[in-house]
Amino acid sequence: IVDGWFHERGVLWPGQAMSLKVTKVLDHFQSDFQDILVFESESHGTVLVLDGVIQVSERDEFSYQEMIAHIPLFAHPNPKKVLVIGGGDGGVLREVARHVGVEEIVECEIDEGVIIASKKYLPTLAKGYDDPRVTVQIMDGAKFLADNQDSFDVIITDSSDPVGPASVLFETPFYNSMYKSLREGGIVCTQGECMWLHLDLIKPLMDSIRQTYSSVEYAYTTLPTYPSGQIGFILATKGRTTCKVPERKPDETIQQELKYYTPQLHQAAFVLPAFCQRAIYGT
Ligand code: AAT
Repeated sequence: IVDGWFHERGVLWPGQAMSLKVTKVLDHFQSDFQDILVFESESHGTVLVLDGVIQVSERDEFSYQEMIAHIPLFAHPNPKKVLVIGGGDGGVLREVARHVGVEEIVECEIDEGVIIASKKYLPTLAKGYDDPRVTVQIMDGAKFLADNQDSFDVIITDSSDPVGPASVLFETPFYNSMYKSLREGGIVCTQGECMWLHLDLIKPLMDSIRQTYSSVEYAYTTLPTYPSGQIGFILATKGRTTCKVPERKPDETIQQELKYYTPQLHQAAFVLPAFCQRAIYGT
């Protein structure tokens, strides 16, 4: 924080930075895994930062949490058992909990410090923990999956960037473990980084998992507080041809509560700009 402004600098977006005006630092401490900063911003509400990287702002978090959760969940006809890896803020849990047919939600977050900070400063996200179907494991997501060959319908990896504790979550062995832990017809949806910055990371990762998964696709959303204002998701399945078409739709009450996801946007999220389409699919 310099002169009352937070600048988000990072090795994954060299030469650029997102800046937010800070009105108050709410908390700043070191957990066992990372540096945790929570501040109140002038324009984007409360902001959670891990190792200098913005994880959520109250103003735009719904874009990311709704899309990473509802694309795989609505692409699945009947998801009952859901695993969330990362997502310590609870925002993804809040979205998964909207699906009444889901019976069990397991979350595996490496850093309890993120959960504690979110419960204290981001209650509209952390309310996801209040759902009785949720159980929490505090451990590395890669280790959890290597030890527990369970059977999930949907696995959502809401992970930070591949620098620090999340780097294992961007490697092929982790995708192989997720595949083994999926039921037939199951879907994986992972934080898939930015098309403006990271095609050289996205493309090889998608290519490497195509040998294992039945389908591998990239969808995206937009939000001001992630680098370059865009972030994608890698959607991969066991025994499906695509996640592009929703199998179910939110009922009217739920649609009224959502601020970003619609069935139309679900399909639109897979339509890529020409440079990105060419880089990822070669056509
Ligand atoms: N809901 C949007 C916020 C995130 S949070 C990502 C979470 O992943 C953090 O709470 C972090 O502690 C957790 N995490 C990191 N590594 C692991 C791991 N190996 N196992 C389990 N959890 C992990 C996403 C922000 C995206 C930022 C884009 N620039």
